[in-house]
Amino acid sequence: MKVYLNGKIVDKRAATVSVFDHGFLYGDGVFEGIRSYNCLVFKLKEHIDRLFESAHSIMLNIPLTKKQVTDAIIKTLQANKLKDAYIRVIISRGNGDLGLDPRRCKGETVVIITDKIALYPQTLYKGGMGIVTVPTVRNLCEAVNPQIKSLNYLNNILAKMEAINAGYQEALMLDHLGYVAECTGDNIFVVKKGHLYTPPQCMGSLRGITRDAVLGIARKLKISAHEHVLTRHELFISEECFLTGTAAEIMPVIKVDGRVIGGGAPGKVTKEIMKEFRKLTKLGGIKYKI
Ligand code: PXG
Repeated sequence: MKVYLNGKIVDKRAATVSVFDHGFLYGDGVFEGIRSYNCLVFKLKEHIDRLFESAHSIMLNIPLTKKQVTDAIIKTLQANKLKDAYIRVIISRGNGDLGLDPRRCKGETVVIITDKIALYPQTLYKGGMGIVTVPTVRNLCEAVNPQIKSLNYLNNILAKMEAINAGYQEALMLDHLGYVAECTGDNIFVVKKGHLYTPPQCMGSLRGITRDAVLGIARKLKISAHEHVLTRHELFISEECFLTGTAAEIMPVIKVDGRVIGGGAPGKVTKEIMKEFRKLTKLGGIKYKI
């Protein structure tokens, strides 16, 4: 496997960064998780825009232009001869010393890893998944805004561990007031009386690119979609529920905190959106050759 590291394509064994990198010492950096489907990088422009927004927000300089990041991603995919891939772009503050001050870092570290994607088992897409609310609340917007896709994922990891301890694979995270925020690596939607609802970003969630794609699909299918405050109760009484994310794509949810949703099987609207999303992965992105 080949990895892009600071402008060079190197062998996996040579792809190492210093223990003084502030990405390692403090989680000081940003990343993106992207997919390619049959030589098409899905929504690449949107992912690169979000990467630059995350970096801008934490005053991190990306030492490449957007075009150069695009080219570097494609070069890495080609070096690994991958048609279908998971792409991880990481920009860290770089090598510094044992102190928080980012001005001591001598230059950002840029890494691009491409690999095969490990999906949830197919049975879950057919039968749906159960999720559970966890005690760890999503980061406050005023503390570390969840819209920043930072290298500091401890908030989500704690929630994931709590879900696993409870015997579930994914956690429902609430904000500090008890409103629904998102899951550890996915946004959440519900269907009620034929309308689609998802929490607004100000409730403390990442502006998911899959989420935006689903809102676009809803417009196309003439399903009315709303960004709306949701409580757990709204989830419990929903007709359908599903998660969206680059890794999970569209995952039907059939149980929330022990309450069965919509008869315990993926619903009609969810299945329609899953079908449209599959079509979109064949169209919406940037093509490359291997
Ligand atoms: N919320 C959070 C906290 C995320 O990390 C999403 C929502 C969905 O956003 P997108 O843009 O992907 O629709 C994410 C995305 C991984 C992995 O390796 C995680 C994500 C994406 C890709 C891979 O766990 N999270």
